[in-house]
Amino acid sequence: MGTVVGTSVKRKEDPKLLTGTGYFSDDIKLPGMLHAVILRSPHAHAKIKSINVEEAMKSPGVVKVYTGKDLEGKIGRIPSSWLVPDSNLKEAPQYPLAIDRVRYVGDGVAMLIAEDRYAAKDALDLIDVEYEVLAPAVHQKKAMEEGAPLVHDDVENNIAFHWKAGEIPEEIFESSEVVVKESFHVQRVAPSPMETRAAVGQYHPATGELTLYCTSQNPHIHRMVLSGVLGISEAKLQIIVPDMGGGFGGKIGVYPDEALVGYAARDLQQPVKWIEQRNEHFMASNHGRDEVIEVELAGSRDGKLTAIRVKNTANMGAYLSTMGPGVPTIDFGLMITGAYDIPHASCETFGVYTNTTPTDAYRGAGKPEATYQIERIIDLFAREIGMDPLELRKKNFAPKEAFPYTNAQGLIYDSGDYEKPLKKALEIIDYGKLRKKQEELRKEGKLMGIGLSTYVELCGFGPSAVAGAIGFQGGVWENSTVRVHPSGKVTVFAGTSPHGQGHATTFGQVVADKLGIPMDDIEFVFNDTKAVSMGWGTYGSRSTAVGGGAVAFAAERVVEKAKKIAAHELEVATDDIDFENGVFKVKGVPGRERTFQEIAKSANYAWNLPEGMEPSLEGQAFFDPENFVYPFGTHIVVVEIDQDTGEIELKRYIAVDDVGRVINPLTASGQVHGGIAQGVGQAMWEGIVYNDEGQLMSGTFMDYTMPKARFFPEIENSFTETLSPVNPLGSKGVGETGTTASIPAVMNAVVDALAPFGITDIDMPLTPEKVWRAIQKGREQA
Ligand code: MCN
Repeated sequence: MGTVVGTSVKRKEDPKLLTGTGYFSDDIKLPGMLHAVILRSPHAHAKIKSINVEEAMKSPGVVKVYTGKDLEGKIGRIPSSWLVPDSNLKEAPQYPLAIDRVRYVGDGVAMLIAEDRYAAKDALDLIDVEYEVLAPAVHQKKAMEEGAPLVHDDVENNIAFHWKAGEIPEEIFESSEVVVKESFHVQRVAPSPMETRAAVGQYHPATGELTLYCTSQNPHIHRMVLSGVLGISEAKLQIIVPDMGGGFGGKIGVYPDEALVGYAARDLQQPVKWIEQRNEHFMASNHGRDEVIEVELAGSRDGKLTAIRVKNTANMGAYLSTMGPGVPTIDFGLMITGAYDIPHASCETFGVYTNTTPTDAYRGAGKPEATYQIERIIDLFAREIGMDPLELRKKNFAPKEAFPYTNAQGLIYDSGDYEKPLKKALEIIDYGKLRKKQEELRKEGKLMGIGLSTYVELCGFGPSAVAGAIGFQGGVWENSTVRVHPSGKVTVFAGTSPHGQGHATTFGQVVADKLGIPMDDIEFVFNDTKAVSMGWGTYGSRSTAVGGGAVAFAAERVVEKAKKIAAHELEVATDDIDFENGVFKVKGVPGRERTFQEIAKSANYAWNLPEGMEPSLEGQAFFDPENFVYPFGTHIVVVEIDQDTGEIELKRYIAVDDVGRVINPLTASGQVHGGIAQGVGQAMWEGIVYNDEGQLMSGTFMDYTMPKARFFPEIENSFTETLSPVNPLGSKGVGETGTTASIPAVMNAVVDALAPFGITDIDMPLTPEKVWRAIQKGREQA
């Protein structure tokens, strides 16, 4: 049996999902279960003058209606969990239901509970709320202006936080030969997982325990936060995440809704289920991005970059959500130099309250925005000095010899060799030939564009001491227990929270190699806070680097103990035992051996263990890595644009990513494909739109365009491998690389195609209308 790490094992998770036998939150049916629906504000900003629930209560099947006032003093506020230090952060209180004022379309006003979902929906319309509509603050720049409506009365100019990192002496810009400036809006998008959010609460009166089944990317964080909100011991609150249809960052947050369901189940002493509807998801689940990024890049005419100064004005929505404040500050502001050795950098971020849905992490969380601004401005700089954007990138890459490399903002990139994936991508696409073809096409009046993105991103969150220093209210280590049963079959408990990434497959490969047993002998337990002692969840592409590290160490501990038992039984010293492919062998004595299964039995029966050894065979590890990991790579996009319609056709997409050791090329490629789909979606189609009254204009899939498979060419993806020194697998994250890299790659390609019209920038998403208008304007000005 050879090694399985590094091979394309098919996903163990798929058969049940493909045969419809998965078990999702909405599949849960408990005896006596009630159904909850939430009345949401139709106004962006309004005072609640009165709420009359009398008629609703008379409606058949209705059991209870809760309003914000009913819950005052009985349930805590929903806290933000990333309190970025030195940012004058003003966390306005968010109560599970609005008490006297609603602050965005979708803000919860009342929760109604009935015997079935239909009765609940019908009765919801009978709740009579009298509002006094107030002027809203919608766009972040306007919300900061003097006299703008205040979202929270005591937060001046709606500034939730103001954060700075790095200082650049003004002379550097004044004395630079070239300074290129641009302002980019990385528009607001909706994570849109296939499954919306859900929660089912079940209270156990005999023990005072509450079980909450819910959609979460981090069940232990949900347990920690909700135990505070609900005033229940963590030891009595069990969070179980059933199968989950994706999260993409949108299910990191601990929302009011889960707290309300838990509260109601305990209060009514009956199970309560709440399933978010799709239009509700658009209003009430956190959005991503919405950052206005002003960039200045300085350097010499021969292409040496010297300084980058960035101002980011981030729309935080009406409240600071769980990870919200960290996204446009730490995640973004420390990565603004990207893969380039730019000696001076500074970033200033304003987080602004507005009367819109709160924003939080969405695939990449801050890194796509950081990558967007650097990869776009570098193209503009290249154009300004008349250099090929490829050459400018190469000239400024952090050199291979400099790793571990400290960027201008003080982050230490663990390992890197940026030329390696670039070289491979250029070979695949035959860059020189393509540029020639572009010239020829231009002569024929055809618009073809080539876009590059040579990104690096930060992921694999750990170590915990750094998390503390940057204000994250928790740790970022991981935990795993590898339990060997008497038969030699294994159960692995892990603190990560897979919801599409395939951890059972990938971690299974790691354990199979470590223990020398077939993958089919290994089962996994995730997503149950009672079964798994602790874990910090799945986001920031951390599960392989950190969770996989914990799994590897736990398995090694099993082998360590098993070796001692084998040595004892074979009457030799432990050092004389070799462990290979699941067999413990005495060195140099063929045939004197014990199988893994024999030792599993010995350990569990405990008839004859070494003196003083405790019975059983189980390894547990807590892994807190010494650093983040920094995957990198090159994406190249080729587009053609129809100048009569403004329609863009993606002709080719090349992705060469370096994510350290690839555990499973099949699943890792799946991640790259999915990530690219979401990044290209942002560049070309997706966008949450509010009008000036704060009404959500894109609240259904009729108005919000999701990418479809037929919009894409075959994605040509491959990997190079530069190992990370900070975890035992040498792996980095791949979950977000596609999104991070693809947004600027597409935009650079489109702007490159439109260069003959003098166009240097267009706002995303690149709708045909926008592109057509830009072409018309370019023609007029020519
Ligand atoms: N992998 C690998 N080799 C590596 C790294 C990863 O083979 N060196 C593979 C493994 O199969 C692993 C998977 O890629 O299970 C993802 O690993 P990793 O990059 O560590 O990311 P996480 O498991 O921590 O997942 C989080 C990441 C994020 S942040 C978002 S957002 C996202 C994503 O993953 N959301 C997803 N991918 C998603 N995929 C699905 N189907 N659904 C989501 O909601």
